[in-house]
Amino acid sequence: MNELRSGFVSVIGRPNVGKSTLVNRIIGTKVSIASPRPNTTRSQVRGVLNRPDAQVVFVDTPGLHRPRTPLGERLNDAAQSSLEDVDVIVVVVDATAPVGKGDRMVVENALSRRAGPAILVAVNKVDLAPRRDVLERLAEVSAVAGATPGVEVEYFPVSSTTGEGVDALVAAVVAALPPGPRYYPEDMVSDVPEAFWVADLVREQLLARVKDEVPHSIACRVTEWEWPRVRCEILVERDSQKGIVIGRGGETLKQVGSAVRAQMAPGAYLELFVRVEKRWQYRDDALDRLGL
Ligand SMILES: Nc1nc2c(ncn2[C@@H]2O[C@H](COP(=O)(O)OP(=O)(O)OP(=O)(O)O)[C@@H](O)[C@H]2O)c(=O)[nH]1
Ligand SMILES: [Mg+2]
Repeated sequence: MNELRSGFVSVIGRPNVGKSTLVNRIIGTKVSIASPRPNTTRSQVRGVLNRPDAQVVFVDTPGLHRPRTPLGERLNDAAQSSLEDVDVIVVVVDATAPVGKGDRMVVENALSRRAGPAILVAVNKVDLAPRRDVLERLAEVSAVAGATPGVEVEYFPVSSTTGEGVDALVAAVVAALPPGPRYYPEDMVSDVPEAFWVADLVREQLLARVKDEVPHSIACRVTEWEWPRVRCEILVERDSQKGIVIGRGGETLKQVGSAVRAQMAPGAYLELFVRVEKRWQYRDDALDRLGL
């Protein structure tokens, strides 16, 4: 009989390259919210892949970026700390944009780990890029990652949306894991508490509907959970943003509410409230309260 393999895998990369979409695709169910806006993921999210031969804990992380706010610094810290003690690091880059300074820093960061985790690079969104561009990305990123002596890096063109190439990536992840126990119960797919999950679903729906600086100014928090009544507070930083989130005649909030309810257990009664909390993303007390 083959021994069970298990371990932890950090998924890192610049914002918006598709880390959360990739983790959702691998786990086969939505464990982390995704959106076209950068900095969607705000904390580590563990998604557990259970197979007969392996248990793999994928850690989705906030996109690494140059922080402009205390919130940004905390997002980077959350991503950075995921790299401690992992067996594998999956670095995600975007096939549709040249490998830039931000990507280079992520790759170098992964390579600098002393414990020597296996490093796999996923060139994501290949469904959006001509083959020539994908090859260019592979060349660019291997020029960065391949330059370190003694470290072997593998490369995988993937599409998190269509699933292309993802099986090969997962096979390489499992092959890189040591023999070990299951760390989580076999029926567990995520470590996110339900109230956090609902707050994230609300934010995900809002991010799909607002733009410019508003996405960064939104934070959601469930303040009451008396099933089936769930109350979720939406924080914004300015009065003008409150209007945007509510929408004309309350339309935006109504759409958000029904899209989130559709993803909750049947019978949920979701109440959404919008509150202005000035400059919350710059204030440590507010960030602490939000659990960020
Ligand atoms: N066409 C296509 N779109 C993708 C793919 N992967 C992700 N996306 C889209 O890219 C956007 C960003 O995806 P996310 O998964 O939220 O990206 P992320 O890296 O987790 O972003 P942050 O959490 O902000 O760091 C979303 O609109 C996704 O639908 C892909 O393989 N193909
Ligand atoms: Mg994400």
